[in-house]
Amino acid sequence: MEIQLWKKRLDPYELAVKELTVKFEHLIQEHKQQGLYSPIEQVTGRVKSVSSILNKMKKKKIEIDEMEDKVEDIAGIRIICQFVEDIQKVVEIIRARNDMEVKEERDYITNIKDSGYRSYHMIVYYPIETLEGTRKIQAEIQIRTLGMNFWSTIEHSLQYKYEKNIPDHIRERLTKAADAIIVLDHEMSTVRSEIMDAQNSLMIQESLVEDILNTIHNLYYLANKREILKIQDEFYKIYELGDLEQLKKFHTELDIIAQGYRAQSIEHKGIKN
Ligand code: 0O2
Repeated sequence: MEIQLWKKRLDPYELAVKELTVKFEHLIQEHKQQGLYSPIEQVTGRVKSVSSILNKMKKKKIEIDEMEDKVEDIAGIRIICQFVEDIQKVVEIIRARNDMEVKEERDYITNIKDSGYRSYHMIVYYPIETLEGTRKIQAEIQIRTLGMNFWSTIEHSLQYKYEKNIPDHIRERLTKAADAIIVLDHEMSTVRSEIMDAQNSLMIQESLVEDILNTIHNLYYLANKREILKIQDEFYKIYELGDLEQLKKFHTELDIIAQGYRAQSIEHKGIKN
């Protein structure tokens, strides 16, 4: 196939990868905005390189006109989770979506590959809009933990380096590392609720601080300078303490003060008019 034709052929996959990445990133945002723990930690996407597509076609004896049907991972999305439990949540979210249709699922977490590879794969049909109309594109979504991703990235590079013939002594090390990652994922799961609580508190703290700073900023136009400085000092003292409850109390009190100033300002404007 001519280079120009390859580009044209892969263009819809570029669009699918971009759209899917944005949609999964938006899911993370939505969780954060609602103060909820996001089962998705990171999302990345890529279109398979031409040489990688050709290698797969050669290995699987796929003809050029069968490529779009049989090479299912031309569009690839990788979803990284913090905990193994999050993977199932993400799978359920994908199954329930109306903008993609699940073609196949491959659970390499229950059925670990001989190499030691663990990940949950979902092949989906995803519709994109082009000048020629709607097209259903296949995309492979790989869902895995940070630990699983670490292992598979290293192993993938070694496969590339040794052209898929990784020497036995390195293979042995990789098997040991894969086992260690199973233990690590398990250990992390046992402290999942503690970690989630800590991350939740951090999120609440960040949002409170942002709110407080916005309110103080708005007060600059309404209150006198001495009062603002007093409020600022008070905020720094409470922030230093690192006590979320005190920060919440200060946030509420500051809101009441700001409301008072706002009411005064409206009254003042009313009298002037
Ligand atoms: P790339 O460079 O990641 O795009 P097969 O070749 O039969 O194993 P198949 O039938 O397409 O692959 O489906 P499968 O097994 O679900 O694998 C698809 C993708 O999963 C692979 O894409 C890898 O990204 C990943 N994968 C599967 N097995 C392994 C493994 O043992 N180690 C690592 N590191 N990744 C794996 P590609 O086409 O191999 O390559």
